[in-house]
Amino acid sequence: MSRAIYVLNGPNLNLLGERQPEIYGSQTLADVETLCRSVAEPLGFELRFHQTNAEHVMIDLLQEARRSAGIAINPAAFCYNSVPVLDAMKMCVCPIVEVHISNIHRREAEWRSHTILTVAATGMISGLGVAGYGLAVQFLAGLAQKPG
Ligand code: CA2
Repeated sequence: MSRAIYVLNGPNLNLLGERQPEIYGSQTLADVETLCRSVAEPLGFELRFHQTNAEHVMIDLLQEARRSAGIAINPAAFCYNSVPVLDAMKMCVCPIVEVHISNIHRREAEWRSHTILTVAATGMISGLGVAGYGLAVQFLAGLAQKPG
């Protein structure tokens, strides 16, 4: 069993903290990485944290992570239309948590609730702010530590 947990972030999340703080908060993606490390490393897991604006890079990262201890992915807008990302998630043999900072079910635009990726995830966290990332990493570490 790999001791690596991947945290993958999709398009535009490199700008987290720079706009729409009323929806996404004011913490940056560097803050999110620090949070995830603070959860994973004391539990004995290596944290591999990435952000990409490119669909093909996200697919490469999912393929790299497919046999890891687990993946937390905020796919951002890839969740609305990316069948290639969906297929890459389905090829993963590890648990996957889909994370959204905002509650996608109570956004101004109804279409934001229609993620196509959750079907390939173990579960989904949405609306808990950046704390959702830490909870996802904690959950994945706990699963990986279970015997059998
Ligand atoms: O709530 C989330 O985490 C989202 O996945 C964020 C996505 C959005 O398309 C989803 O509907 C929900 C990406 C939002 C754009 O990225 C931002 C960049 C900087 C500041 C705020 C958002």
